[in-house]
Amino acid sequence: MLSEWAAAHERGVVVAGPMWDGDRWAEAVAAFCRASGWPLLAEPCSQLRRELDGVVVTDHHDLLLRTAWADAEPPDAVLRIGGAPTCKPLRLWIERHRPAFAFVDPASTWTDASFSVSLHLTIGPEAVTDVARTLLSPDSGWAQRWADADARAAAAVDGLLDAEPLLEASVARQLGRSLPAGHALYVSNSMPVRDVDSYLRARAEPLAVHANRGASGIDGVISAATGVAASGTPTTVLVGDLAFRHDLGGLVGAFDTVPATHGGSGDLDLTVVVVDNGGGTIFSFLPAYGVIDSEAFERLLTTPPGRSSSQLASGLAAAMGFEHLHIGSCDELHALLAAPGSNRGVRVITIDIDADANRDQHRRLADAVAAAVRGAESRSQ
Ligand SMILES: Cc1ncc(C[n+]2csc(CCOP(=O)(O)OP(=O)(O)O)c2C)c(N)n1
Ligand SMILES: [Mg+2]
Repeated sequence: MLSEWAAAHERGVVVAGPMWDGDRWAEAVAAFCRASGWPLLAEPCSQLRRELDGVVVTDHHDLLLRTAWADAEPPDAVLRIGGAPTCKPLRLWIERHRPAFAFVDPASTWTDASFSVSLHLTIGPEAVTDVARTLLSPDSGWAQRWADADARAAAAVDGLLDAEPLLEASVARQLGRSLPAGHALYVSNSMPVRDVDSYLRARAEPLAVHANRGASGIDGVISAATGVAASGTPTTVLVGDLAFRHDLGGLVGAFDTVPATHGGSGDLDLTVVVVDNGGGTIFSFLPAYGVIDSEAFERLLTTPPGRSSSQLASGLAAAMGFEHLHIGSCDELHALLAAPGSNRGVRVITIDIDADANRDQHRRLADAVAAAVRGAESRSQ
């Protein structure tokens, strides 16, 4: 059934949402994309934002899908695998254009909050590979236009980030550039998972990227990352300042390390990167920001903590004996993350972020990408 469905659509996209076992799907998804001529819009937590031979894997669809370009290039069809995508502009784009929508959902989760799915399939990767064998790639230029737009977006993002001091978008981009092959990245809910979706690029070397999307909780983040590290994989966790203080007890657990008799390596390799922006800044990206009285907004939504994450981390480091580093540049972050195998144990890296500058930079990044793809849509329509 999927074969006929896919053959009937030229302008499709494959969407990959969060999947712990996304590796299992890589070959099947790549084969399907090559055979259909559809681009792959994969969030990092799907494990599929990686270089795949002959496949257009977008890095910046979160930014592209906010632009007029994306509405001038509407999709006929969406094939989704994995959990509900993190990317809100993607959900809105699908809701606006209502493409045919196949959901490959072998565990029958039926996660489709906006009732977009028109074909539900409980098939696995082998069946998707079989479907790919039946398709003949139409040479529509569709995937190439996505590749071109994504390249323009990347150039716009780099032009801006390379010229400015370290803020949250650069931190997310740098994690993808610096973490060695075979590492794991665990991302907290709130802005970290969104910034990683927007700015961490496909790479050739494997990097496992995990999050507990669930109900978007900001609790238990350090504990969950410790669980990943306890499997023996060197792990870096990107966490906001509120989520960090919600789970300081997790640091104690990490520091106590999991003994080999309980399935752990006996010696964790865990790096906690805290973006310290003075509270819950995600709320200032919502429509209520600028409408509600600013003092009430800060007190009730941002909830700025009384002391900085650096102060907290340095006190705890002295008490517990882990390493604490307070940094302010991409170069410093790279130097700390890139050295493979040199950091067994627990260390906390804190980065001060000016929340106003960060919000303004996010807006300018979106504007820069919109300008970069203006007029790049297909002329044949
Ligand atoms: C357990 C829990 N409590 C409260 C919330 C509501 N909440 C969502 S995002 C957020 C702010 C998180 O702040 P921070 O970790 O500093 O990340 P930032 O928004 O600055 O990126 C809060 C309180 C939640 N999602 N989960
Ligand atoms: Mg914060």
